[in-house]
Amino acid sequence: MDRIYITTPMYYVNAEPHLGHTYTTIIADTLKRYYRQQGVDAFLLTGTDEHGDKIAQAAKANGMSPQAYADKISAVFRATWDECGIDYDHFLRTTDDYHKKFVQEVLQKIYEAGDIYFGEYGGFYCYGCERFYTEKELVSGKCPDHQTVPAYIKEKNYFFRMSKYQQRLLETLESKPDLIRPERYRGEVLAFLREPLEDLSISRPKSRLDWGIPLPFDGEHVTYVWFDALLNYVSVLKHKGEEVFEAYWPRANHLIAKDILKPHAIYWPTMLMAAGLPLYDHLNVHGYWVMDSGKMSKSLGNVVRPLDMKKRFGMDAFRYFLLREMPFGQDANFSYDALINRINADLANNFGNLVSRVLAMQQRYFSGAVQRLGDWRQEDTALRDKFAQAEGEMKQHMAALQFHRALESLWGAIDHANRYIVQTAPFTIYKEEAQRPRVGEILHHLLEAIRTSAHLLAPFLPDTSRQLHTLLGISADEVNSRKPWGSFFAAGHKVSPPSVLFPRIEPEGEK
Ligand code: ME8
Repeated sequence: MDRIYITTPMYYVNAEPHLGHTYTTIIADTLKRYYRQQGVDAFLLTGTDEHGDKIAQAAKANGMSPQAYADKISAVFRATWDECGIDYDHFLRTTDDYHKKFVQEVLQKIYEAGDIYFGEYGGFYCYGCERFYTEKELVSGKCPDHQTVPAYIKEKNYFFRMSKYQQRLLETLESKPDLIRPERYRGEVLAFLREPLEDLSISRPKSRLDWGIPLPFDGEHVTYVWFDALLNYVSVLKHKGEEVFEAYWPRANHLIAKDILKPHAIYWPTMLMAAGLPLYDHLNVHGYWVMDSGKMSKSLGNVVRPLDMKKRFGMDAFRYFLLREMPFGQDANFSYDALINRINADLANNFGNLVSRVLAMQQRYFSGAVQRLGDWRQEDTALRDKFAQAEGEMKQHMAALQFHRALESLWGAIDHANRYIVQTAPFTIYKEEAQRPRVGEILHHLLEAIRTSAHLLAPFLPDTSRQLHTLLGISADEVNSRKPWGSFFAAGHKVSPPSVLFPRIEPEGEK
């Protein structure tokens, strides 16, 4: 059986879930649902990253112990994903015992193999990123991501011989062009690897930071948070048993934004090499959501919280916007205007109207009973073919993680269905008694268009798809039926009267 292992980053518990975390988690969920629908066994991992300076500092600022603080925020992440209907298979916390144990086992193994040594290091440390920067990487002396001046830290640490694996990583990237995608991020990593790679400091002295996993070979040091967190992708599978590990590793598709490209594209593969494990299948890197071209921040009061979005717009409408608006790999702008326009235009008007017109006519003309199909006319075949074409295109776009293009293709078919109504004019020809059987046929084809949409939409808008199946009177065990167009509905099968799928949104002065 085909399998895929999909992961989100383990989110830091120093902030509550916002738009950015939600986007990555939603695309992960969409991919999982999509692969499942294709008959692929998919496992989705998400969770929280809880050790390190950043969390210790946030806990302190909140007057809590790091553990109590991590417990609290991690629970918020989990509850949020539950509320959002994210179909994850496992929620990992880097403070889980099995994870800590695995990190120590890997450290011990790499240490014994001679790839970890003790040395002194001085460098510019950004707490926001939890990593050292070289002078060259800083922009006007500041961290390019956080725009803060990093602290200069000099201390004795353990180092991972990352440099030893530079050549092998470079060769792997050259021989596997889709290991890191889209291409621009692969290009960035290749450029980086053409410069000498430094070894990675992987410990912090306990005297400075004790919120971390102790090194198994030196109790005076704790593990650097990235060396700890990255191993989550494997620790969970090992925890579930050797067969689970064998089944899903290395079929990993990691999903991240560009902020954490370096740890995932350089630290992680070299760590896997040193641990004697095969590399992941793909590292999939998306861009940033920006707010009217600025950064989302608490102090600016423009943080987008997923549960607020669910309440105000509905989860599926919010999902639709995120998936439709961002071309995977590029930055996208979040604005309430754009969100409301898309919901009103694509969901309420275009798709919502199609469904309600068809169900209303079916009700009014035939009391909801599906009519028999006669001979197909050219426009009927064209409608069916348009949906088949959309499905084919969606497959290609999903393989390239182009969610927005997949939805665009489907909406092309939905537009076509709306035009089919105008072209065939069932509401006009119904007036002639002799034309009534044809009206029944037209509506039958339109119900097929809605049934096909419900199927193709399921990974993207799962609640809407369920609602559509209910309206169409399709039972749970029939939802995945791929019976050909025209042979699903028996004559006399009852569909429901319309109900509003996507209410029109009136702006309320959001910015
Ligand atoms: O980096 N636009 O956690 P984190 C798009 N703990 N995506 C965004 C975003 C934005 N504006 N802001 C955040 C960490 N994200 C580490 C990961 S993994 C072993 C350890 C999303 O809480 C995006 O997925 O800072 C990004 O990579 C991630 O949140 C960073 O989450």
